[in-house]
Amino acid sequence: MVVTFIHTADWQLGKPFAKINNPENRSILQAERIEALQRLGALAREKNAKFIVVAGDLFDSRQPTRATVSRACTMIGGMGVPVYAIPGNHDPAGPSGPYAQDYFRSEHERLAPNLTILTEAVPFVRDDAVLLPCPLLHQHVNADPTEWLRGDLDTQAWGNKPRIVLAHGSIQGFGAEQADDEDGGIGGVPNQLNLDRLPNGVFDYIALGDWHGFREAGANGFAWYSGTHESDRFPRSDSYQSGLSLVVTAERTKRPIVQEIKTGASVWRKLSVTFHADSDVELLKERFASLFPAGSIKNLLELELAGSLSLEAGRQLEEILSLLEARLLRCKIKNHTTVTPTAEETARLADPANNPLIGAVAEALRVQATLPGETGETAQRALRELFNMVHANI
Ligand SMILES: [Mn+2]
Repeated sequence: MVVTFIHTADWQLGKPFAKINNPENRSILQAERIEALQRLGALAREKNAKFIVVAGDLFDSRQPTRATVSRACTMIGGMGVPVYAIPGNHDPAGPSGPYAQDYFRSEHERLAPNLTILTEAVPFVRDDAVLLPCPLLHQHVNADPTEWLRGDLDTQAWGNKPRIVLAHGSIQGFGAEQADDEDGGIGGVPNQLNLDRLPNGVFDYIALGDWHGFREAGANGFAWYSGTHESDRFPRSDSYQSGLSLVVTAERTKRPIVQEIKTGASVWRKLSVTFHADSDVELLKERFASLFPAGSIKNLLELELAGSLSLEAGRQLEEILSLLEARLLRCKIKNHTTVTPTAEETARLADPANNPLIGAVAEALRVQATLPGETGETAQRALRELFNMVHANI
């Protein structure tokens, strides 16, 4: 028996994106997480998927707002296929979790009858597959949520139906990367899955959630993290991919076929530039232009700058950064650039045609700017300001 389904996880609907200061930009990203569900539903129909599994963290918090609950149920209801979700660390099962809320229960019933929340570690048997959920009952779970799958299972009754495990947590070897949130908060939680201890040959696909990028867990081709359906963080390595959903074809005892398809719209990029010469500021413009697809406005950039620039080039850099600020939903800047006046610039500030006070201040700042720590940094900033001021008057 063969079945094709969609594996997704970590929708984290209602995620606040608190690091984004501009509320307009924040709401664009929040809306995108919901709208991406439409693309997910379309993918399921296009691929003739029999169902969708959400491997945890459908909601971002234990108490999603009513608006988030209503939107989620509306979008799921429109997907046109059954959707099965397990509670994760952000949205655990149990009385304090979102699935116990009266409001969720009534909206679920009214708007998303195709949604099943698998809150218990018991097999869910369909005509075409067996789902083996490993829900999180609490945010922090010390026991391995997949432990029950090592015990006695009535596998005889399942015949040749593909067996699909749903679990949420981290596997060994993730190291410091495992923290699941840029915003801190709930990241770095134990919820360790010991997939190595699962019996061999008993399960045909392991649908994992918690890691927000797409990656295989282990190397035998059976266990995968889908990553989040819509990107929500800057990449931490060159191989990091997110905003994908997986089309999985599973068959009893066969290696599953896994195809990753883009469902996300926001583009999160990282760029590091070290300035060796003033002309490198122009290069930054070029590299920036090639980072994002044409016509896309849902762009975010983590920009790390280092090196040294003259005052004039520093001024140009500031102009570019303020442009990026406006063009991007978020520009997270780590600017370690040192701005030091060239001999010509110092002479210009000390030009007798200027107010003599400017020359005196510039000279004092130039000396202070070479000092380490905050004094030096403040003097550098003051020097730039002074230069910009004089520049504006020329
Ligand atoms: Mn999680």
